[in-house]
Amino acid sequence: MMNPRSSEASSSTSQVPLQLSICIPAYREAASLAIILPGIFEAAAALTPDFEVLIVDTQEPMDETAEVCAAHGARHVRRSGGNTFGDAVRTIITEARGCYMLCMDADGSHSPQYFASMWALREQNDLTIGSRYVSGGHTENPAVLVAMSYLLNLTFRVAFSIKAKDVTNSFRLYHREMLTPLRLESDNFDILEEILIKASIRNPKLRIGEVPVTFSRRKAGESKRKLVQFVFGYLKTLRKLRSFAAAARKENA
Ligand SMILES: Nc1nc2c(ncn2[C@@H]2O[C@H](COP(=O)(O)OP(=O)(O)OP(=O)(O)O)[C@@H](O)[C@H]2O)c(=O)[nH]1
Ligand SMILES: [Mg+2]
Repeated sequence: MMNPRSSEASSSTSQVPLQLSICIPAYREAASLAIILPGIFEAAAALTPDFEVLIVDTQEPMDETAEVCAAHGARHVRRSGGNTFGDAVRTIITEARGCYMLCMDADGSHSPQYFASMWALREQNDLTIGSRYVSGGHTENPAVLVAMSYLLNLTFRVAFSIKAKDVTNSFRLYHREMLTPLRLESDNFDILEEILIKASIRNPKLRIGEVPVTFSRRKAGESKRKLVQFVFGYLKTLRKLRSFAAAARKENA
């Protein structure tokens, strides 16, 4: 039996493939999506006519996200397996029809103005990150959050030898084939690091590129970030990812 958490378990290969999926996990983000979707459609259409905008919403309706998606022509899917950010990412991997998957936040922190520079690198990289920490990158978050994020990035980068400066930003353009073989287990935002760790172990020659982006403050809606929980969960996450990495290396040997 396949691991229920493997994205291979219910691959959507039977669906007609597209060139590009814009993939957005959303948790009570109707107000923000109503603002950002027009710009996302416009920027995606400038890359290719062959695209979809996929919104992966909560398991049960928590706001008007489904209605906002219908009004703007976005594809609306509910997450399966659970209601966490990790479940949303796993659902995206099984549902997206694009050969390329451009993933971004639902709150306006990631601007579609960067689609073009990420898209331009699609053939030379397996994965291109919209990066706050390469030259020209920037973040509008308060200084304390910037410092924490920088430290977190440094730790993950060194602990797992990941060849990227910004390993925690979810603004990424993936080749679909890079993601589908991965068995992803994390429930929280650490699934973003898990992807990089497992993909790098699976393919030591993984080509990761970064383009500078400015990370903006959210455009609407309320923050769901739990800072204290995040800080205390940090060491636990590090330990967990280390054990995932060890298991992945064994599997790959
Ligand atoms: N917290 C949380 N966010 C989710 C979930 N599923 C999708 N998301 C989206 O993940 C994106 C990134 O979340 P963050 O930016 O870290 O958290 P946030 O609540 O937006 O916090 P601020 O940006 O500080 O307002 C947001 O666009 C959320 O809507 C979930 O289950 N929990
Ligand atoms: Mg945010």
